[in-house]
Amino acid sequence: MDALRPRFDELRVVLGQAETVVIAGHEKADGDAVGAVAAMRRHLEIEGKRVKAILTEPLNPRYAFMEFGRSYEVYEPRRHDALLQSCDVFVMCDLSSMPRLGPLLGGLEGTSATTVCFDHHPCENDGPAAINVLDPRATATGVLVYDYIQHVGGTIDREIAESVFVSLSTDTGWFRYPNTNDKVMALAAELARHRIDFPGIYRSIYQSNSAPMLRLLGHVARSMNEECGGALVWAQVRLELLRSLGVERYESDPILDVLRSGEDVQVVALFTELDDGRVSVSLRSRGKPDMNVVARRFGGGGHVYAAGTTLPADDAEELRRAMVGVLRREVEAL
Ligand SMILES: [Mn+2]
Repeated sequence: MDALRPRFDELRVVLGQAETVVIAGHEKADGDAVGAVAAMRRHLEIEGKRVKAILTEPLNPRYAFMEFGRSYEVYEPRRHDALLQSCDVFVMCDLSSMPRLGPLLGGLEGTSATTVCFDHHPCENDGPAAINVLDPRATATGVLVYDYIQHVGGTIDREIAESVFVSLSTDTGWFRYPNTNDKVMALAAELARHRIDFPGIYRSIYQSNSAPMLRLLGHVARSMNEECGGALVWAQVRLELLRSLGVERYESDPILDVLRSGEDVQVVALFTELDDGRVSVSLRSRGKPDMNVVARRFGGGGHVYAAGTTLPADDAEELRRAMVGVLRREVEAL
């Protein structure tokens, strides 16, 4: 974190002079993106800034318990583009590749805003923004936001603590992934002083599957492919299946959680057919091989433990086979 101090100081000056700030996360904001955006929004609100948090789609109902649910807006070009052009600072959280802003990217083009990026994904260059707060060793982007607020002596209220906790707990898989360590637990304890409702949050995020989603879990578990002595598990979710089961809000995380619970599993790959024929790929490992490296070969990215990509409709089946082949070789080489 010491290496980030110059960035934090730079950012403090820029935000100090700013009147209007817009904050956004990546498309399909996950817990970390939501937590980071929420914490930064609340911090700047306390600091007296005119601040707007924008997501590219409605907040996942799993996070509806957050106060943030009442303060963010869903991006609409006609409603927000003038603001994106005229705001003093634009802060993006949990992404360091501009295309992950999705539709927001168009509204930002040519903006006069100073751009700021908070992220912990591996980034090949110095970052996409004017001020880049990047640390691939950070547990979550929300933790980087928390470190910034602490650095500038900002108030940590309940909303900020809960938001940072959402980032911390979801990016560690509720303190089960290998990135869980003494620092993570110490921070959780620090945040806990702000009356965090752990069981309530756990229930909302992890125990709110719909009945069709539970039936889908059964289907996927039954049709999963095991290779390399069970070390590689992969499965496909067809659009047809989602429709026949009546799954309205599909999420890959609950499925990935089940598949990777197998005792011999090292790598899980889930291929989900999208409405337009493209295939969304989610990859998980226990630390080896590096899922980010595999995802990058297929136009995606992520972390060592979790990464993903989207395969184009035309070559989806061929690329799916190629990807399983790469994973097979990587797992065999372990
Ligand atoms: Mn993250």
